[in-house]
Amino acid sequence: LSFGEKKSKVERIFELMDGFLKNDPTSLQNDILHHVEYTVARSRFSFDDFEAYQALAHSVRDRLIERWHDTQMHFKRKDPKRIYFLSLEFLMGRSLSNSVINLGIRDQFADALSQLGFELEVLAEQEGDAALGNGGLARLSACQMDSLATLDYPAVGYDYANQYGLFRQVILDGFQHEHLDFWLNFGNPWEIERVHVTYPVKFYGTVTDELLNEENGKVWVPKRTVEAVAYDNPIPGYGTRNTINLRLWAAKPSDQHNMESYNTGDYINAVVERQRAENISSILYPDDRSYQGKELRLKQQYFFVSASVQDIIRRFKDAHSTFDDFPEKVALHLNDTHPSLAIAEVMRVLVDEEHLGWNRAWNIICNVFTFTTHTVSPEGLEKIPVDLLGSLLPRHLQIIYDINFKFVEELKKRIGLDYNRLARMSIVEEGAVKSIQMANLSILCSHTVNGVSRVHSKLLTTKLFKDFYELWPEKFQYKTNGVTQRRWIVVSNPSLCALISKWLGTEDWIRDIDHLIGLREHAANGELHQEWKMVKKVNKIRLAEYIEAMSGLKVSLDAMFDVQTKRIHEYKRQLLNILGIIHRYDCIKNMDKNDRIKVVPRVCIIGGKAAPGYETAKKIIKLCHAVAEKINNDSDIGDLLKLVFIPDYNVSVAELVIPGADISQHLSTAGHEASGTGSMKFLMNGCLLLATVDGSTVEIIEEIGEDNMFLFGAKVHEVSALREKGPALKVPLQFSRVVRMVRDGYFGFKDYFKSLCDNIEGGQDYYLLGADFTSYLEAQAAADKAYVDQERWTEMSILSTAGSGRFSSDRTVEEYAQKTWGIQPCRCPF
Ligand code: B1H
Repeated sequence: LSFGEKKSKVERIFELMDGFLKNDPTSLQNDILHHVEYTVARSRFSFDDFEAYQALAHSVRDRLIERWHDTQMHFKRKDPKRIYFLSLEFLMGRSLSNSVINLGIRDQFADALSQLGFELEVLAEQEGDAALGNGGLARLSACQMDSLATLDYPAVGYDYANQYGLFRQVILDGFQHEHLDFWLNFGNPWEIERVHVTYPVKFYGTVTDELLNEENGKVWVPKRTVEAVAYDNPIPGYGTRNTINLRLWAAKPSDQHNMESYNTGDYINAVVERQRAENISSILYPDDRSYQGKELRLKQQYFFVSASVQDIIRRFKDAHSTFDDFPEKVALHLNDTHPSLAIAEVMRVLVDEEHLGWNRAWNIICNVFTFTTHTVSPEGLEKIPVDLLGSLLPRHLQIIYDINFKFVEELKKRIGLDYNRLARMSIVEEGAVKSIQMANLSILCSHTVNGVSRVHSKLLTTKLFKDFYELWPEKFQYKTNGVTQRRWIVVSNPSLCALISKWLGTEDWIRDIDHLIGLREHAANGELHQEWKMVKKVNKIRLAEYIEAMSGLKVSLDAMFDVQTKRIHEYKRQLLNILGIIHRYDCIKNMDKNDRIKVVPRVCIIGGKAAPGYETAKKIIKLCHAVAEKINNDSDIGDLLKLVFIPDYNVSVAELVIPGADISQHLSTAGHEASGTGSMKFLMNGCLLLATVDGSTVEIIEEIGEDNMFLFGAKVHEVSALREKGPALKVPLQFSRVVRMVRDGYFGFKDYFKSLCDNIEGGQDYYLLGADFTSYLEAQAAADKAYVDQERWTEMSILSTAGSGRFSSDRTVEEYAQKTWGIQPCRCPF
C-alpha cells in the first residue's frame, strides 16, 4: 500500500467504529463479569470486593489500551515534536477513580456496579498506591503527566519500575519503623508488560581507541549487560481521547549476562549473578534531599536513562533518516539532575554508534535538552564521585571530561583566568573526593534551565547558579509548579466538585481552570456559604472517621481541623508546629473557666515520613506522639485540643486529609522551600493557609491576598542577618518555656529529645524557630479569631478556591510547552 492508501485505510476503520468497547451498563457489566471469570479466574457467582476491584480495573484498562492505541497511531501519523519527560520519581497514587473520571465513564461504571451489588468508592479503596517516589518532586511529575495528557501534548514519561515503592511507615510506640511496600504482590492491572520492547543496558568494562579516532568515536567494551523490559502505564487525559504513556523499565537478567561464568563452568555463581541484575530496579532511595554517591543509585539512573534513550532514538529513526532533524522532533527533559546521565548517553550514541562526529553531536545535544532544578542550596546538589562513574561507565566519564575540557577552554576566553570562578563552574570538582557536578553538566548542556517558583528562580540566578546566569542569562526561566485539579478536586473531593460546577453553571473548569475565578462573585452569597460549609462538614466527617478507625481517637467536628502533612524535615519546621501546640496546651491549662469558653477548639493533624537515616526527623515524629499522648489523655483539656499523627502519609491518604482541613500549615524557613505544592492542593480545597512567605506562597499571596491568609515569620532577605546574630539573637520567653518543658521531660524521653532542644537553642537555631516563634503565635491567634466569624471564614475559604487557578499544573505545562519545549498539542480527532 502507498502511504496515501494506508492513511485512508486507517480513516475507514475509524469511520466504521470508534472503538470495540461500549460503555452502556449492560456492556460494562458484561466486561466486568468476563474479567471475573477469565482474568481473575473466580466464578462470576461468587467474588469479593478485591476480586471485583481487579475485574473492574481490567475493564478500565481495556478502555485505556484502546485509547492508548488510537493516540499512538495518531502521533505516529502526525509525527509531532514529542516531549520525553525523564524523572527518577513519579508518585502516581491510585489509578482507578482517576481513570474512570478522565475517561468520562465514572457514572456509567458506578451504575453498572451498583446493579451487581458493589459500590465504586468501596472498590476504589482496594487499590494500593503506586509510590514510585518520595514527595513533592515525585507528585509534581505525576500531576504534570495528567496535564500533558489532558492538554493533548505528545508526551512520554520515563522512569525505572520499582519493585518496592517508598517504604511503608509503621508507628510503634511513637517511633517510625520502615516496612517494605509489597505493592506488586497482587499484580498491577494498570501496567502493560511489553516483553518485546527490551534493550540491553551495559555497565563496566574498558574503552579502547584502537579502531576509531576521536571524531568517529571510541569503542567501549562493557563487561556486564542487563536487559531493560518496558512496562507501560497509560495516562488518560480528561475530556479528550488522548492517552499518553508512562514507560517504566524493569531490569531482567540478560542472556549475554556474564557468559564467562557459564563457560568456565561456574554455574551456581552465574545464576546468582543473573538474579543480581534484578536488584537494579528493586528499591527506591527513600531520601528526598541528600545524595550518597552509592553505586546502586548510579546504576538505577543509568539503567533507566540508557533504555529510554535507546527507545527514543529507535522511535526517531523509524521516521527520520538524518539526525539533523532530531531537535525538531525531540525535547528531552531532565527532571532535576537525577536523569542527567542522559546527556552523556545521547552524546555517546551519536558519536560512537552513529559516528556523527563530535561537533555535530554536540550541536544536537545543545538543542534538545531542558532542565528543571528543584534544589535551593549547594549541599542539595548531586555529585557523582569520579571513581565510581569511571568504573561503572568508563566511556561516559571520558565524554564528560571531553565536554568539560572544551567548556573550560571556551570559558577562559569569555571570563579570563578567574580560577575561582572557573573551579565553581567546572563540571569536574577537584577536592577530597573528585566528583562530577551534575547540575553544572545539566546547565551547560540544556538550552533552558527552569526553577519551580519565582523566588526559587531568584535564588538560582543570584546565588546558586549566579556564575552561569551571568554567562547565559537567556537560558534561565522559571515555571511556578502546579497541581492537577482532576486529582485534587474532582477525584478527592466529589462534593466540592459538584458544588463548584453548580455555582459556575459549567464543568469547564475541570479542563480550563481559569473558570474557577468565577466563584469570586459568589463569595459573599449566603446560600453558597451554607452549601460550602456543608461540603466541608462532609469531608471533616470522612476524616474524623478515618482518625478514629486508625487511632481510636474521637475528634469534635466543631473544632478547627489544622493540618501539616509533608515529608518531615528540619527546614519544614514540624517542630515549630509541635512547640506551638505545647504552648497552646500550656495556655489552656493555665486559663480560668471564663477564658476557656473562648478557646477555639483545635484538632492538630501532623503526618509525613522521615528518611530512614534522618535521626532528627525521626525524633520529631516521636515528640509529636509523646505530646499527643499527654494532651489527648488530659481530661482537663477535652475537645479544646487534640493532636493526631497520621501514619504512612501518601497520595491516597492526602486525598482524604486535604479536603477535610480547615487550615493547613506551611512553615519552611524562608528561602528553603523551592516551591511547595501541598499548599496548592489545600488551597484548591478551600483550606486556609498559615504560612511563611517562602517558595510558591509568595505567588499564592498575590492571587488570594494576604487578608485571606495567615502569614508570619522572617522574609527571605532577612534570614541570613538573623542567623548571623547567633547566640545574641533574642528569643521570646514563651519559646524558652516550651523548649524547657521538653528538656525537663514533661513529655518523657528526656535524653532522647535533648538533641532536638540543643539544635534550636544557644545560637544553634539554624532554622530560626525561636526568631519566628512570636509571629507564629500571632498568626495562630489571628486564625482562631477569624474562625469565630464563620461567615467571614467561609468567604475566605471560597476565595482560596476561587484564586487557586494559577496553581493548576495545566498552566505550568502550558508554559513549559510554549517557552521551554517548543511543542504543540496533537489531539486525537476521533
Ligand atoms: C524537591 C527534591 C528531591 N526538591 C533529591 N528536591 C531526591 C531531591 O531522591 N532524591 O535524591 C528527591 C527529591 N525534591 C522538592 O520539589 C522541593 O523541596 C519542593 O519545594 C518542590 O515543591 C518540589 C517540586 O518542585
